[in-house]
Amino acid sequence: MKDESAVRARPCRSVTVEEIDHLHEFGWVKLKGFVDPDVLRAMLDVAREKMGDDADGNPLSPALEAAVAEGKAGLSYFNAQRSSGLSHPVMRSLIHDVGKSAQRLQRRTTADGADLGVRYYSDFFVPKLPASKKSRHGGNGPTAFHQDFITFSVDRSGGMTFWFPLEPYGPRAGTMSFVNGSHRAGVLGDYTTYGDGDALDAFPELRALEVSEPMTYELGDVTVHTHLTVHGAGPNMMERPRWAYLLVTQPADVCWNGSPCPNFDSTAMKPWEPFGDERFPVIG
Ligand SMILES: O=C(O)CCC(=O)C(=O)O
Repeated sequence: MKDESAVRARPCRSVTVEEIDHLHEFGWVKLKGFVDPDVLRAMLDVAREKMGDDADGNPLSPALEAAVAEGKAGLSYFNAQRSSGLSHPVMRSLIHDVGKSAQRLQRRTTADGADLGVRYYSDFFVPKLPASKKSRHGGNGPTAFHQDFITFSVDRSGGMTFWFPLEPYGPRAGTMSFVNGSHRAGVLGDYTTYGDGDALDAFPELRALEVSEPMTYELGDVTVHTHLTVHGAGPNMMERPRWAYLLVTQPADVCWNGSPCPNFDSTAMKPWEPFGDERFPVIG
């Protein structure tokens, strides 16, 4: 029988040197069997409680409510719901354990040669709703190829997203694909500037790069991509939600670049100010 308190304290395995090298070579890495499946099952229960079994029952955000009132659709990628993982015992423990691996994956050092720390930035449940059904939130289309960096309003690269499917999924669910090596292409703007196209239309030179197959995940597998890596996903062709959770990390020395950002309340912050420990704790 599993020791539940040990699983809670150490829900993840450590990353390997090969996995760290893969992230830096391709801009993404799949970590097979990274998380204890029981932790993911517990997180799926939390997600269903917040969002309903159809993943569309959570309240509309004020921004989405305003958009809907103007006849505009919500983001097609997913129905994003803050998960507030730091205030939940199972997710808090996961976030801190991921921090240890994130510190090694990040591959930044301090002046005295130690690994630079990693800061928590945000975490969300991101179910993709079935393409075959109408939804209140939108979130039932494909994830257009895009880069995350500029959207996060930070002053330096080094951030990463850990993408956790909460059930086993293959391409029919709308799983992640990555443009190999695109993390070396520089900053490619915000996804909202691409009109009806995507990053591959706005930067056609990216088409010379290989695109990974859409991932197949067993329960416990996760992918990690850097915030400079172009990525996307197909629509969810299942008749049920594709449940996923994402955890966003930043290097410990990251500062706000002063640009408005829907991910955090910046009213008490000054441009170029470091992210404070209370809301954005160092986790590794
Ligand atoms: O869940 C998805 O379909 C897309 C996720 C994504 O764009 C991201 O993690 O940056």
